[in-house]
Amino acid sequence: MENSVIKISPLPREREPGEIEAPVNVYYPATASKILFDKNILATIQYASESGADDCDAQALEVNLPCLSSTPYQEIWYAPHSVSEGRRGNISYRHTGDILFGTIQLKESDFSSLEDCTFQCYRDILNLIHELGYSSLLRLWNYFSDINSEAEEIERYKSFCVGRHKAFSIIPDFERYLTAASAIGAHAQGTFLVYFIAAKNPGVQIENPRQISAFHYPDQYGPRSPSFTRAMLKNWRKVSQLFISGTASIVGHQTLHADNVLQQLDETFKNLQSLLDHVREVHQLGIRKLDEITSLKVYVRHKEHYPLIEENMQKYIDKDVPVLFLQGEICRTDLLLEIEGLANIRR
Ligand code: 3EB
Repeated sequence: MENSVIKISPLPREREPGEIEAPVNVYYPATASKILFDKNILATIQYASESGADDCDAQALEVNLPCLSSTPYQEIWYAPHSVSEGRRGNISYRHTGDILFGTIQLKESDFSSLEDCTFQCYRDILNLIHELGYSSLLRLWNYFSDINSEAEEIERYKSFCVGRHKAFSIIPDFERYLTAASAIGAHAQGTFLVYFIAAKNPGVQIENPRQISAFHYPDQYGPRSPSFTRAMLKNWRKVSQLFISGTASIVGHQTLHADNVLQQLDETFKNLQSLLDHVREVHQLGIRKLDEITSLKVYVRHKEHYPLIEENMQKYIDKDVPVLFLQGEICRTDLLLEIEGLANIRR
């Protein structure tokens, strides 16, 4: 075991561990095999790895999206302090006193429908965070198969949105509690995976001036609107974090440049820049350039587009910014890519 443990050295853009006070993610080569689950790890994420995650640990997640880069990466989430762990029903979690990282993996076949699976999942999350006192969601990730397929005459993404909306709308004035998210079609059939970060004290909801709030999309995109905000800003003592939701080539509520991957890339970066400009101007956050984003994840619908996208990334961001390229299905069939990120900004 000893020799398969990865030495945890410099955290992203942080050379002094004492200053870390927020959850941070790092990408490591997946070939480095198993990560020692020490007291500072919230979760590890393997991407479609053949090696298999450590299935003894509920916080060792496997997200079934092929990693497109020649060196496959895994992701590790670190806590600022040592963690305690727990489990309640289907939800496993690690928490520090300030933050909670929760994971849920469900089998859709245990539910009557994807809508019901989503509803119960979100109802359980909302109950759990409320009971444990981490009542402020900061960020949610959703992965399930066949996101664009139709089942009972409705696209599965839309059924997911209905179930999620049903669970959130139990809360009075629920739009005030929506949070940053991604929802991606993964390839493990029938597996419904959600992981999330919640805190004791609230973050700030951020919308994008170039885009209509997703929770106000017109009903042509589904009977219930998608329950997420464009980003979530969390101010810790010394650091601010901007959790950026999956962002695509959507302006207003419409997809632009259907079938043109490079134009979609350009429009997506315009949306990301507009989000940064907005948080800087409205929330006095010291972030100006896309390069200041700590890490990015690019979901690519067709793997053939990966070389082109990768080659063109440098037009927008510095080579030093860690980017994970994953093949996954985006929730609108005309979207070819989606980009999410996290910016850790020292105040
Ligand atoms: C969009 O802007 C693209 O349903 O949780 C991005 C991020 C998208 C999150 C979600 C959907 C979600 O509408 C799709």
